[in-house]
Amino acid sequence: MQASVEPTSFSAEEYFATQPPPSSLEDTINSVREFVARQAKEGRNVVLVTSGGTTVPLELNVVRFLDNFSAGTRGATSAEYFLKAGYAVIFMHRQFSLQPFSRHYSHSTNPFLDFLEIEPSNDGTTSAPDICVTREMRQDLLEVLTAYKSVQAAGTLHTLTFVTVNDYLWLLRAVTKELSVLGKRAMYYLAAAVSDFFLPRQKLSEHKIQSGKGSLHIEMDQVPKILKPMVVEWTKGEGFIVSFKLETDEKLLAPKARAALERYGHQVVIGNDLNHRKYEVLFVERKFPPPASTGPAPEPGTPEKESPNSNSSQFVETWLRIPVSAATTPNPTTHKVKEIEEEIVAELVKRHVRWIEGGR
Ligand code: PAZ
Repeated sequence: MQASVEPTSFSAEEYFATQPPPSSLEDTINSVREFVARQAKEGRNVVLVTSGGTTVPLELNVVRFLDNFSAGTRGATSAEYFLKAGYAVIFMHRQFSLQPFSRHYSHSTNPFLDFLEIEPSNDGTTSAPDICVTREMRQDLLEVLTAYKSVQAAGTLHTLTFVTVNDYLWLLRAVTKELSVLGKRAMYYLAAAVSDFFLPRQKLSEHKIQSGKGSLHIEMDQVPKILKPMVVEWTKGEGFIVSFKLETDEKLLAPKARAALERYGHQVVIGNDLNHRKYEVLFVERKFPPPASTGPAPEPGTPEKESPNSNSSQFVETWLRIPVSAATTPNPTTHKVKEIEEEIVAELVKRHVRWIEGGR
């Protein structure tokens, strides 16, 4: 590490001017452009779903990296419900995190090999045995497979991957700009867990950091807050933008969500507490029409604490809850647990329709 370089607070503009884009960006943009054009022609609304955690490499030849918590459950599950609601989905996810449809058979929680059995051929020949799905799993798999095949046939799911926070930021900007041609018909659902800190390329050690010198001190720079440029510049104020706020202290959810809305001017913040996120989330939105601003916008890099201007009467806060038992114990008839993402997506679709029709 180069200890002499001071920590910096990057604006989004400075970030993109100094940090290198991923090498595949050009091809990715072309594929997204084609996908968006086709969906526009076929009259579908499109949602960008971001999902999974970002890494922050500590070395250029990466041996070690810092990671962000997220299995990608929220994003992958929500993507399925958006598809079911008729949206086309750009699913931008951390490599190897959960994906729509295949998430039902994750290797760790529901290994698919356990649902298969070998049936020796009984026609007296030596032909290869058949592989079948066990009787108990057939209905479940049939439903998932049918939905998956129909999405494939309709061409309504486009998948992109990121690993590092740098990949994520470059991709997010590029995809958002492409999608912004749809104006209000585009939704941005930012469920990925994105690192707040990173090591700029200029401060990265080229080789593996050696351990001979005792303890390791790393000073990271703040990742630029990209929601403001996303609202104002990349989508020109037209996109319907939903961000997530993860906290471990539930009391912080509402004030932090209000501060984010006030600061960035997007449409919805969904607050979720780490331990309760599968059965309750807090929707925070501004009241309509929004009250006039009572003070100057904070400087870039100011921490997202509750703003002195933020007054809870300017916001609508709605808890969305499903029973814990329904979220954790499969229904005896359907063999499925209730997924809160079904409710989240249904609520957002209603709001998006209002947004398209010219309401808030
Ligand atoms: O992927 P997952 O289901 O394990 O977790 C989802 C989540 C908690 C990362 C997501 O709902 C979220 O809050 N994303 C934003 C995190 C943040 O940067 O505050």
